[in-house]
Amino acid sequence: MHHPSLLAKLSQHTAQVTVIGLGYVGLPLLVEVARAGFHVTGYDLIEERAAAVRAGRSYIKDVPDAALSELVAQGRVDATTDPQCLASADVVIICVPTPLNKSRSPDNSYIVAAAEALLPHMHPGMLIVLESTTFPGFTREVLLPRLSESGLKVGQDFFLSFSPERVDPGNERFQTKNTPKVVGGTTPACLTMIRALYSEVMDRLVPVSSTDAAEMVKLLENTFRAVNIGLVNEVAIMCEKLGLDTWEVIDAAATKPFGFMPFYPGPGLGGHCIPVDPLYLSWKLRTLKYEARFIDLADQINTGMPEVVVSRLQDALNDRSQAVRGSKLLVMGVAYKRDIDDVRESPALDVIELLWGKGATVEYHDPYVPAVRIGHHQLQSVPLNRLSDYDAVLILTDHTSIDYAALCQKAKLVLDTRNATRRVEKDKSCPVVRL
Ligand code: SAJ
Repeated sequence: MHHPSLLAKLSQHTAQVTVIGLGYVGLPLLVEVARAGFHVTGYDLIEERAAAVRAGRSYIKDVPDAALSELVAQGRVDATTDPQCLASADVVIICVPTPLNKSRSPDNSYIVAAAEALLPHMHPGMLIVLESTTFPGFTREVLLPRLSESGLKVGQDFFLSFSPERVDPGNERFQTKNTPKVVGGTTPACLTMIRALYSEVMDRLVPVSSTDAAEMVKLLENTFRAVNIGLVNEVAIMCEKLGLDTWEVIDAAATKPFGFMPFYPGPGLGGHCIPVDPLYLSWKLRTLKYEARFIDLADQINTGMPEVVVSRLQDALNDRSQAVRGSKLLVMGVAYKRDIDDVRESPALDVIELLWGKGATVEYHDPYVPAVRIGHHQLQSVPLNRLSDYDAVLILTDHTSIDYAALCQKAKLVLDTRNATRRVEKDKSCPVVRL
Protein backbone atom coordinates (compact mmCIF):
# COMPACT_ATOMS: atom_id res chain seq x y z
CA MET A 1 0.00 0.00 0.00
CA HIS A 2 1.61 3.26 -1.11
CA HIS A 3 1.03 6.34 0.97
CA PRO A 4 -0.83 8.55 -1.54
CA SER A 5 -0.28 11.73 0.43
CA LEU A 6 3.48 11.13 0.75
CA LEU A 7 3.77 10.27 -2.94
CA ALA A 8 1.89 13.46 -3.78
CA LYS A 9 4.13 15.56 -1.50
CA LEU A 10 7.21 14.07 -3.17
CA SER A 11 6.07 14.72 -6.70
CA GLN A 12 4.86 18.22 -5.78
CA HIS A 13 8.03 19.02 -3.77
CA THR A 14 5.94 19.91 -0.73
CA ALA A 15 7.47 17.15 1.40
CA GLN A 16 9.54 18.54 4.29
CA VAL A 17 13.00 16.90 4.15
CA THR A 18 15.44 16.64 7.04
CA VAL A 19 19.08 15.62 6.54
CA ILE A 20 20.74 14.18 9.64
CA GLY A 21 24.50 14.80 9.53
CA LEU A 22 25.88 17.85 7.71
CA GLY A 23 29.30 16.54 6.67
CA TYR A 24 30.89 15.99 3.25
CA VAL A 25 27.88 13.82 2.29
CA GLY A 26 24.97 15.53 4.06
CA LEU A 27 25.69 19.15 3.17
CA PRO A 28 26.00 18.66 -0.61
CA LEU A 29 22.89 16.43 -0.48
CA LEU A 30 20.95 19.09 1.46
CA VAL A 31 21.82 21.62 -1.25
CA GLU A 32 20.76 19.34 -4.12
CA VAL A 33 17.45 18.35 -2.47
CA ALA A 34 16.69 22.03 -1.79
CA ARG A 35 17.67 22.97 -5.34
CA ALA A 36 15.11 20.41 -6.56
CA GLY A 37 12.45 22.50 -4.82
CA PHE A 38 12.04 20.89 -1.40
CA HIS A 39 12.30 22.67 1.93
CA VAL A 40 15.26 21.03 3.71
CA THR A 41 16.25 21.22 7.34
CA GLY A 42 19.79 20.23 8.26
CA TYR A 43 20.08 18.53 11.64
CA ASP A 44 23.54 18.11 13.20
CA LEU A 45 24.88 17.69 16.73
CA ILE A 46 27.51 20.40 16.13
CA GLU A 47 26.08 23.89 16.69
CA GLU A 48 28.88 25.54 14.66
CA ARG A 49 27.77 23.57 11.60
CA ALA A 50 24.07 24.41 12.06
CA ALA A 51 24.91 28.07 12.62
CA ALA A 52 27.14 28.15 9.53
CA VAL A 53 24.38 26.68 7.38
CA ARG A 54 21.83 29.16 8.74
CA ALA A 55 24.30 31.94 7.87
CA GLY A 56 24.71 30.51 4.36
CA ARG A 57 28.38 29.75 5.08
CA SER A 58 29.76 26.48 3.71
CA TYR A 59 32.54 24.57 5.47
CA ILE A 60 32.65 21.86 2.76
CA LYS A 61 34.90 22.71 -0.21
CA ASP A 62 32.50 21.16 -2.76
CA VAL A 63 29.65 23.43 -1.58
CA PRO A 64 30.16 27.10 -2.54
CA ASP A 65 28.87 29.69 -0.04
CA ALA A 66 26.78 31.25 -2.82
CA ALA A 67 24.89 27.99 -3.43
CA LEU A 68 24.00 27.68 0.24
CA SER A 69 23.27 31.34 0.98
CA GLU A 70 20.93 31.58 -2.01
CA LEU A 71 18.84 28.66 -0.72
CA VAL A 72 18.82 30.06 2.81
CA ALA A 73 17.72 33.46 1.47
CA GLN A 74 14.92 31.76 -0.46
CA GLY A 75 13.78 30.11 2.76
CA ARG A 76 14.44 26.66 1.27
CA VAL A 77 17.11 25.68 3.79
CA ASP A 78 17.51 25.97 7.52
CA ALA A 79 19.53 24.07 10.10
CA THR A 80 19.34 23.18 13.76
CA THR A 81 20.73 21.01 16.56
CA ASP A 82 17.23 20.47 17.95
CA PRO A 83 15.88 16.93 17.21
CA GLN A 84 12.37 18.35 17.54
CA CYS A 85 12.79 19.34 13.87
CA LEU A 86 12.27 15.65 13.03
CA ALA A 87 8.63 15.83 14.10
CA SER A 88 7.68 17.84 11.02
CA ALA A 89 9.77 15.79 8.57
CA ASP A 90 8.11 13.74 5.83
CA VAL A 91 11.54 12.52 4.65
CA VAL A 92 14.58 11.87 6.85
CA ILE A 93 17.97 11.17 5.21
CA ILE A 94 20.69 9.83 7.53
CA CYS A 95 24.26 10.79 6.56
CA VAL A 96 26.31 10.14 9.70
CA PRO A 97 29.82 8.63 10.07
CA THR A 98 30.35 4.87 10.21
CA PRO A 99 33.95 4.45 11.41
CA LEU A 100 35.73 1.44 12.86
CA ASN A 101 36.12 1.05 16.60
CA LYS A 102 39.39 0.31 18.42
CA SER A 103 39.19 -3.41 17.53
CA ARG A 104 38.68 -2.42 13.85
CA SER A 105 35.08 -3.69 13.74
CA PRO A 106 32.04 -1.64 12.61
CA ASP A 107 30.93 1.26 14.78
CA ASN A 108 27.30 1.95 13.83
CA SER A 109 26.66 3.94 16.99
CA TYR A 110 26.07 7.20 15.07
CA ILE A 111 23.32 5.59 12.96
CA VAL A 112 21.72 4.05 16.05
CA ALA A 113 21.84 7.44 17.80
CA ALA A 114 20.14 9.04 14.80
CA ALA A 115 17.44 6.34 14.90
CA GLU A 116 16.92 6.93 18.63
CA ALA A 117 16.51 10.67 17.99
CA LEU A 118 14.06 9.96 15.18
CA LEU A 119 11.94 7.31 16.93
CA PRO A 120 9.76 9.61 19.07
CA HIS A 121 8.98 11.75 16.05
CA MET A 122 8.02 9.05 13.58
CA HIS A 123 4.56 9.38 12.04
CA PRO A 124 2.58 7.69 9.24
CA GLY A 125 3.69 8.85 5.80
CA MET A 126 7.41 9.14 6.61
CA LEU A 127 10.27 8.03 4.30
CA ILE A 128 13.60 7.25 6.01
CA VAL A 129 16.73 6.87 3.85
CA LEU A 130 20.07 5.63 5.20
CA GLU A 131 23.08 6.83 3.15
CA SER A 132 25.90 5.95 5.56
CA THR A 133 28.09 3.05 4.48
CA THR A 134 27.41 -0.06 6.54
CA PHE A 135 27.51 -3.87 6.33
CA PRO A 136 25.01 -5.82 4.18
CA GLY A 137 21.90 -6.47 6.27
CA PHE A 138 22.28 -3.54 8.67
CA THR A 139 19.19 -1.65 7.47
CA ARG A 140 17.03 -4.78 7.64
CA GLU A 141 18.52 -6.39 10.74
CA VAL A 142 19.31 -3.39 12.96
CA LEU A 143 17.64 -0.21 11.74
CA LEU A 144 14.25 -1.70 10.82
CA PRO A 145 13.57 -3.31 14.22
CA ARG A 146 14.58 -0.07 16.00
CA LEU A 147 12.25 2.06 13.88
CA SER A 148 9.45 -0.53 14.13
CA GLU A 149 9.42 0.10 17.90
CA SER A 150 7.35 3.12 16.90
CA GLY A 151 4.50 0.71 16.30
CA LEU A 152 4.31 1.86 12.69
CA LYS A 153 4.39 -0.76 9.92
CA VAL A 154 7.18 -0.61 7.34
CA GLY A 155 6.00 -0.39 3.75
CA GLN A 156 2.61 0.86 4.89
CA ASP A 157 2.98 3.61 7.52
CA PHE A 158 6.69 4.38 7.12
CA PHE A 159 9.12 3.59 4.34
CA LEU A 160 12.74 2.53 4.89
CA SER A 161 15.35 2.56 2.12
CA PHE A 162 19.13 2.50 1.64
CA SER A 163 21.11 4.52 -0.89
CA PRO A 164 24.93 4.47 -0.70
CA GLU A 165 26.69 7.82 -0.68
CA ARG A 166 29.04 8.18 -3.63
CA VAL A 167 30.61 11.52 -2.79
CA ASP A 168 34.15 11.92 -4.02
CA PRO A 169 35.47 15.02 -2.25
CA GLY A 170 37.11 17.44 -4.68
CA ASN A 171 35.85 15.66 -7.80
CA GLU A 172 34.99 18.47 -10.20
CA ARG A 173 33.31 16.19 -12.73
CA PHE A 174 31.11 13.91 -10.62
CA GLN A 175 29.10 15.48 -7.84
CA THR A 176 25.98 14.55 -5.89
CA LYS A 177 23.43 15.28 -8.64
CA ASN A 178 25.19 13.69 -11.63
CA THR A 179 26.58 10.55 -9.96
CA PRO A 180 24.23 7.61 -10.63
CA LYS A 181 22.25 6.94 -7.44
CA VAL A 182 21.78 3.32 -6.32
CA VAL A 183 18.52 2.85 -4.36
CA GLY A 184 17.09 -0.16 -2.51
CA GLY A 185 13.87 -0.49 -0.48
CA THR A 186 12.86 -2.68 2.46
CA THR A 187 9.62 -3.41 0.58
CA PRO A 188 8.46 -2.62 -2.97
CA ALA A 189 6.52 0.37 -1.58
CA CYS A 190 9.74 1.60 0.10
CA LEU A 191 11.52 1.41 -3.24
CA THR A 192 8.68 3.34 -4.85
CA MET A 193 9.04 6.10 -2.28
CA ILE A 194 12.82 6.51 -2.54
CA ARG A 195 12.53 6.53 -6.33
CA ALA A 196 9.79 9.19 -6.06
CA LEU A 197 12.13 11.31 -3.93
CA TYR A 198 15.41 10.91 -5.80
CA SER A 199 13.89 11.04 -9.29
CA GLU A 200 13.20 14.70 -8.43
CA VAL A 201 16.82 15.31 -7.34
CA MET A 202 19.31 13.06 -9.16
CA ASP A 203 20.08 12.72 -12.86
CA ARG A 204 19.99 8.91 -12.83
CA LEU A 205 18.66 6.25 -10.43
CA VAL A 206 19.87 2.65 -10.23
CA PRO A 207 17.14 0.67 -8.41
CA VAL A 208 18.21 -2.68 -6.90
CA SER A 209 16.17 -5.48 -5.31
CA SER A 210 16.77 -4.79 -1.62
CA THR A 211 18.53 -2.61 0.95
CA ASP A 212 21.02 -5.49 1.43
CA ALA A 213 21.91 -5.35 -2.27
CA ALA A 214 22.32 -1.57 -2.14
CA GLU A 215 24.58 -1.89 0.92
CA MET A 216 26.66 -4.54 -0.86
CA VAL A 217 27.02 -2.43 -4.03
CA LYS A 218 28.83 0.25 -2.05
CA LEU A 219 31.10 -2.25 -0.34
CA LEU A 220 31.98 -3.91 -3.65
CA GLU A 221 32.94 -0.50 -5.09
CA ASN A 222 35.35 0.32 -2.31
CA THR A 223 36.61 -3.22 -1.72
CA PHE A 224 37.50 -3.28 -5.41
CA ARG A 225 39.75 -0.27 -4.80
CA ALA A 226 41.31 -1.52 -1.56
CA VAL A 227 42.14 -4.97 -3.01
CA ASN A 228 43.61 -3.50 -6.21
CA ILE A 229 45.67 -1.00 -4.25
CA GLY A 230 46.87 -3.90 -2.09
CA LEU A 231 47.81 -5.82 -5.24
CA VAL A 232 49.79 -2.93 -6.69
CA ASN A 233 51.53 -2.32 -3.37
CA GLU A 234 52.63 -5.96 -3.45
CA VAL A 235 53.73 -5.45 -7.07
CA ALA A 236 55.96 -2.62 -5.81
CA ILE A 237 57.50 -4.99 -3.27
CA MET A 238 57.99 -7.65 -5.98
CA CYS A 239 59.52 -5.16 -8.45
CA GLU A 240 62.04 -4.02 -5.85
CA LYS A 241 63.13 -7.63 -5.35
CA LEU A 242 63.27 -8.13 -9.12
CA GLY A 243 65.25 -4.91 -9.62
CA LEU A 244 62.46 -3.48 -11.77
CA ASP A 245 60.98 0.05 -11.91
CA THR A 246 57.42 -0.41 -10.59
CA TRP A 247 56.12 2.77 -12.21
CA GLU A 248 57.53 1.88 -15.63
CA VAL A 249 55.83 -1.51 -15.43
CA ILE A 250 52.47 -0.05 -14.38
CA ASP A 251 52.56 2.74 -16.98
CA ALA A 252 53.31 0.21 -19.71
CA ALA A 253 50.56 -2.14 -18.51
CA ALA A 254 48.16 0.81 -18.48
CA THR A 255 48.55 1.11 -22.25
CA LYS A 256 46.40 -2.00 -22.55
CA PRO A 257 43.13 -0.53 -23.86
CA PHE A 258 40.95 -3.25 -22.31
CA GLY A 259 40.89 -5.53 -19.30
CA PHE A 260 43.26 -3.44 -17.18
CA MET A 261 42.84 -0.50 -14.80
CA PRO A 262 45.96 1.14 -13.31
CA PHE A 263 46.37 1.60 -9.59
CA TYR A 264 49.54 2.98 -8.06
CA PRO A 265 51.64 2.02 -5.03
CA GLY A 266 51.90 4.38 -2.12
CA PRO A 267 52.80 4.61 1.58
CA GLY A 268 49.49 2.95 2.52
CA LEU A 269 45.75 3.49 2.50
CA GLY A 270 44.23 6.67 3.91
CA GLY A 271 40.81 8.27 4.10
CA HIS A 272 37.61 7.33 5.83
CA CYS A 273 36.24 5.11 3.04
CA ILE A 274 38.73 2.77 1.43
CA PRO A 275 40.55 1.50 4.55
CA VAL A 276 37.23 1.14 6.42
CA ASP A 277 34.46 -0.07 4.12
CA PRO A 278 35.98 -3.46 3.17
CA LEU A 279 36.37 -4.30 6.87
CA TYR A 280 32.62 -3.80 7.30
CA LEU A 281 32.16 -6.52 4.68
CA SER A 282 34.75 -8.94 6.09
CA TRP A 283 33.35 -8.42 9.60
CA LYS A 284 29.83 -9.35 8.42
CA LEU A 285 31.08 -12.44 6.59
CA ARG A 286 32.93 -13.56 9.73
CA THR A 287 29.59 -13.61 11.53
CA LEU A 288 28.52 -16.03 8.78
CA LYS A 289 31.63 -18.16 9.40
CA TYR A 290 33.37 -17.07 6.20
CA GLU A 291 36.84 -15.49 5.95
CA ALA A 292 36.96 -12.81 3.20
CA ARG A 293 40.61 -13.54 2.47
CA PHE A 294 41.19 -10.97 -0.30
CA ILE A 295 39.99 -8.20 2.00
CA ASP A 296 42.10 -9.34 4.92
CA LEU A 297 45.20 -9.88 2.76
CA ALA A 298 44.83 -6.46 1.09
CA ASP A 299 44.40 -4.91 4.53
CA GLN A 300 47.59 -6.60 5.76
CA ILE A 301 49.57 -5.38 2.74
CA ASN A 302 48.15 -1.86 2.80
CA THR A 303 48.61 -1.39 6.54
CA GLY A 304 52.14 -2.82 6.15
CA MET A 305 53.23 -0.16 3.62
CA PRO A 306 54.45 2.39 6.19
CA GLU A 307 56.97 -0.26 7.37
CA VAL A 308 58.01 -0.86 3.74
CA VAL A 309 58.60 2.88 3.31
CA VAL A 310 60.74 3.06 6.45
CA SER A 311 62.73 0.01 5.40
CA ARG A 312 63.39 1.61 1.99
CA LEU A 313 64.62 4.74 3.74
CA GLN A 314 66.83 2.68 6.01
CA ASP A 315 68.43 1.03 2.96
CA ALA A 316 68.92 4.37 1.19
CA LEU A 317 70.57 5.97 4.25
CA ASN A 318 72.61 2.82 4.79
CA ASP A 319 73.97 3.13 1.24
CA ARG A 320 75.29 6.50 2.38
CA SER A 321 76.65 5.00 5.61
CA GLN A 322 74.01 6.77 7.62
CA ALA A 323 71.56 5.46 10.18
CA VAL A 324 67.95 6.45 10.67
CA ARG A 325 68.77 7.05 14.31
CA GLY A 326 69.90 10.63 14.69
CA SER A 327 68.94 11.53 11.12
CA LYS A 328 67.00 14.72 10.34
CA LEU A 329 64.12 13.98 8.00
CA LEU A 330 61.48 16.01 6.18
CA VAL A 331 58.13 14.49 5.22
CA MET A 332 56.53 16.11 2.18
CA GLY A 333 52.75 15.82 2.54
CA VAL A 334 50.73 14.34 5.41
CA ALA A 335 47.22 14.48 3.79
CA TYR A 336 45.90 11.04 2.84
CA LYS A 337 45.91 11.91 -0.86
CA ARG A 338 47.01 14.75 -3.13
CA ASP A 339 45.49 18.23 -3.12
CA ILE A 340 43.21 17.78 -0.11
CA ASP A 341 43.57 18.72 3.57
CA ASP A 342 42.19 15.52 5.12
CA VAL A 343 44.60 13.53 7.31
CA ARG A 344 42.16 10.85 8.47
CA GLU A 345 43.85 7.42 8.46
CA SER A 346 46.73 9.03 6.56
CA PRO A 347 49.65 6.58 6.28
CA ALA A 348 52.05 9.53 6.52
CA LEU A 349 51.21 9.74 10.22
CA ASP A 350 52.16 6.06 10.66
CA VAL A 351 55.44 6.60 8.80
CA ILE A 352 56.31 9.56 11.05
CA GLU A 353 55.57 7.54 14.21
CA LEU A 354 57.73 4.66 12.94
CA LEU A 355 60.61 7.06 12.21
CA TRP A 356 60.33 8.58 15.67
CA GLY A 357 60.46 5.04 17.06
CA LYS A 358 63.78 4.58 15.26
CA GLY A 359 65.27 7.74 16.73
CA ALA A 360 64.91 10.11 13.78
CA THR A 361 64.00 13.78 14.02
CA VAL A 362 61.05 14.37 11.68
CA GLU A 363 59.47 17.59 10.40
CA TYR A 364 56.82 17.92 7.71
CA HIS A 365 55.70 20.32 5.03
CA ASP A 366 52.14 20.23 3.68
CA PRO A 367 50.57 23.30 2.06
CA TYR A 368 47.10 21.93 2.87
CA VAL A 369 47.75 20.91 6.47
CA PRO A 370 49.17 23.76 8.63
CA ALA A 371 49.20 21.61 11.78
CA VAL A 372 48.61 18.02 12.74
CA ARG A 373 48.46 16.02 15.99
CA ILE A 374 50.29 12.71 16.01
CA GLY A 375 49.87 10.87 19.30
CA HIS A 376 50.80 13.42 21.98
CA HIS A 377 52.78 15.58 19.56
CA GLN A 378 51.43 18.70 17.85
CA LEU A 379 53.40 19.42 14.65
CA GLN A 380 53.34 22.49 12.43
CA SER A 381 54.09 22.46 8.71
CA VAL A 382 57.59 23.93 8.20
CA PRO A 383 58.63 26.22 5.31
CA LEU A 384 60.71 24.76 2.48
CA ASN A 385 63.76 26.97 2.94
CA ARG A 386 66.25 24.61 4.58
CA LEU A 387 65.99 21.52 2.38
CA SER A 388 69.74 20.81 2.47
CA ASP A 389 69.58 20.61 6.28
CA TYR A 390 67.75 17.29 6.05
CA ASP A 391 69.46 13.93 5.58
CA ALA A 392 66.49 12.83 3.48
CA VAL A 393 63.14 14.08 2.20
CA LEU A 394 60.25 11.58 2.02
CA ILE A 395 57.47 12.39 -0.47
CA LEU A 396 54.40 10.73 1.05
CA THR A 397 51.68 12.86 -0.59
CA ASP A 398 52.15 14.23 -4.11
CA HIS A 399 50.46 17.62 -3.86
CA THR A 400 50.57 19.19 -7.34
CA SER A 401 51.54 22.63 -6.00
CA ILE A 402 55.04 21.50 -4.96
CA ASP A 403 58.05 22.21 -7.23
CA TYR A 404 59.64 18.77 -7.22
CA ALA A 405 62.48 19.79 -9.55
CA ALA A 406 63.58 22.46 -7.08
CA LEU A 407 63.21 20.01 -4.25
CA CYS A 408 65.47 17.46 -5.98
CA GLN A 409 68.08 20.12 -6.63
CA LYS A 410 68.38 21.08 -2.98
CA ALA A 411 67.74 17.82 -1.09
CA LYS A 412 70.52 15.37 -0.23
CA LEU A 413 68.31 12.31 -0.74
CA VAL A 414 64.67 11.90 -1.83
CA LEU A 415 62.46 8.88 -1.11
CA ASP A 416 59.53 9.26 -3.51
CA THR A 417 56.56 6.97 -2.63
CA ARG A 418 54.20 8.61 -5.17
CA ASN A 419 56.34 8.98 -8.31
CA ALA A 420 55.94 12.74 -7.85
CA THR A 421 59.44 13.22 -9.34
CA ARG A 422 58.55 11.40 -12.55
CA ARG A 423 59.24 14.49 -14.66
CA VAL A 424 62.36 15.63 -12.82
CA GLU A 425 65.72 15.29 -14.59
CA LYS A 426 67.72 12.81 -12.51
CA ASP A 427 70.56 14.68 -10.81
CA LYS A 428 73.47 12.66 -9.42
CA SER A 429 73.89 15.07 -6.52
CA CYS A 430 70.45 14.12 -5.24
CA PRO A 431 69.62 10.44 -5.53
CA VAL A 432 65.90 9.73 -5.80
CA VAL A 433 64.69 6.38 -4.51
CA ARG A 434 61.18 5.38 -5.57
CA LEU A 435 58.78 2.78 -4.18
N1 SAJ B 1 45.55 5.13 -3.24
C1 SAJ B 1 46.70 4.46 -3.61
N2 SAJ B 1 46.82 4.02 -4.90
C2 SAJ B 1 45.81 4.23 -5.82
C3 SAJ B 1 44.65 4.91 -5.41
C4 SAJ B 1 44.54 5.35 -4.12
O1 SAJ B 1 47.61 4.26 -2.81
O2 SAJ B 1 45.98 3.82 -6.97
C5 SAJ B 1 45.42 5.59 -1.86
C6 SAJ B 1 45.24 7.08 -1.75
O3 SAJ B 1 46.48 7.74 -1.68
C7 SAJ B 1 44.46 7.22 -0.44
C8 SAJ B 1 43.61 5.95 -0.41
O4 SAJ B 1 44.24 5.03 -1.31
O5 SAJ B 1 45.34 7.22 0.66
C9 SAJ B 1 42.17 6.18 -0.84
O6 SAJ B 1 42.25 6.88 -2.05
P1 SAJ B 1 40.95 7.07 -3.05
O7 SAJ B 1 41.47 7.59 -4.32
O8 SAJ B 1 40.14 5.84 -3.06
O9 SAJ B 1 40.20 8.28 -2.38
P2 SAJ B 1 39.03 8.37 -1.33
O10 SAJ B 1 39.36 7.73 -0.04
O11 SAJ B 1 38.66 9.80 -1.31
O12 SAJ B 1 37.87 7.48 -1.97
C10 SAJ B 1 36.75 8.11 -2.48
C11 SAJ B 1 35.72 7.01 -2.55
N3 SAJ B 1 34.43 7.58 -2.78
C12 SAJ B 1 33.37 7.05 -2.10
O13 SAJ B 1 33.49 6.17 -1.28
C13 SAJ B 1 32.06 7.64 -2.39
C14 SAJ B 1 36.04 6.04 -3.66
O14 SAJ B 1 34.93 5.16 -3.89
C15 SAJ B 1 36.32 6.78 -4.93
O15 SAJ B 1 36.58 5.83 -5.97
C16 SAJ B 1 37.54 7.64 -4.70
O16 SAJ B 1 37.10 8.65 -3.75
C17 SAJ B 1 38.01 8.30 -5.98
O17 SAJ B 1 37.90 7.66 -7.04
O18 SAJ B 1 38.57 9.40 -5.86
